[in-house]
Amino acid sequence: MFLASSMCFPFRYGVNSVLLNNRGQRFLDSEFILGVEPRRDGRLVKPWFELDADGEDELHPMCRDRTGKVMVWSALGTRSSVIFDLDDDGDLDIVTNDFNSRRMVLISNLSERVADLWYLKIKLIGSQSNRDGLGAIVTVVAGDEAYVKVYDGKSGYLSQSLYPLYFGLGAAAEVERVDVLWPSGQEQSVPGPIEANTLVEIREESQSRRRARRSEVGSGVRSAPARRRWLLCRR
Ligand SMILES: [Ca+2]
Ligand SMILES: [Ca+2]
Repeated sequence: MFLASSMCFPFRYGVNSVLLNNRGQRFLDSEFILGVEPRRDGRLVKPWFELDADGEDELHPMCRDRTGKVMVWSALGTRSSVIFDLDDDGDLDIVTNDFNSRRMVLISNLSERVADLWYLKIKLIGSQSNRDGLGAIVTVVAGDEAYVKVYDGKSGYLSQSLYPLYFGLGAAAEVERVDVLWPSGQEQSVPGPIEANTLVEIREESQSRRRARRSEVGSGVRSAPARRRWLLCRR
């Protein structure tokens, strides 16, 4: 979790926070360990705007007892952020939107440091629901854990992250099952095993296909290849 903590001018610099979920027990402050803070070259402020103490700005409070041009400085500050795998190497990177300044692109080196980095990316394609399946609730079952995410398409305040959904899998190298509760209300289950470190596209089952599958189940016909048709693509 990345917390953009700046309110900027006239307040002083606020430290951005990175909180790592420690197995669901507590969040760990990690911004300095991961190199998000301090900022590159220790920059905390930047020139913001200039006042003319000898001209139209002479009555401005910041021009009191001053002459000539007065530069007003601002603390650097991050207002919003997105978290996604920017370079498609399996770990999550961060891109910020900063007040009146350049964005920060924070590239994670986790995939280079961890040999067994397991994750699953899931892209939804709605049919009865909206095209991107926004609003779906996705559950990934892997190892002894069930990871649940709401597919809302965004990652935080004033920000819109990138699809697909990203699930970290811990020590599990494969996924047992993916369950999707679509915005249409339809429940769909994709059986595994699904190999980790892949992108899986799941298309919402059509009503006709759903009826046919129920018929197959009712008649005792349910072949593995038919069930795997829901799983359209792995990359
Ligand atoms: Ca990455
Ligand atoms: Ca990386």
